[in-house]
Amino acid sequence: CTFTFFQFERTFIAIKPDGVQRGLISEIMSRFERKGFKLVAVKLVVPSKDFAQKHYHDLKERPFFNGLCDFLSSGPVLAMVWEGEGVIKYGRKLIGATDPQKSEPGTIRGDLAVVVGRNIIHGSDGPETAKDEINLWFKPEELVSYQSNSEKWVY
Ligand code: RTP
Repeated sequence: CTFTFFQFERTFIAIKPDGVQRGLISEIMSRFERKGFKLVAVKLVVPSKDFAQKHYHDLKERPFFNGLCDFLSSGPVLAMVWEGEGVIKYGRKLIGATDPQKSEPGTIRGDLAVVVGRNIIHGSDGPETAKDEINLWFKPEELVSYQSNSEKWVY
């Protein structure tokens, strides 16, 4: 059987300092992995406040912007890029609603978080944001293109 290499879409996912401190890295990564999505980049970083402001630039008029940027830069963040068919939209579904009180059980925030200011994870909300966020957090050479053995059983 022939399997032609085709690159699916990619999204930027970050486990915020609360998720890292609570020991939820493997729990969260395994949900993306078991679904059938493919990890193509990962690193643990403490973003500067300036970097956090760049990441959240769309929210700069919001009252919580400063506190949010302080929080994102307060400790290690696990930055990741995941690849797969529909991963941008479905990644948001795995994550759940912004406010964990409104996230369905079964979602990451629904199962693992309680308040909006400590909602443990970030995921790009569309193709443009995904592209911008991947470019902000990763250099091109940090993204690994490879064919995983399981792919022909996922697609
Ligand atoms: P994210 O960007 O982190 O994936 O979250 P989101 O798209 O679900 O939500 P967004 O509206 O972009 O907000 C970004 C993050 O800001 C914090 N937030 N705090 N009322 C508040 O205090 C408030 N509202 C939002 C959350 O951490 C949210 O994830």
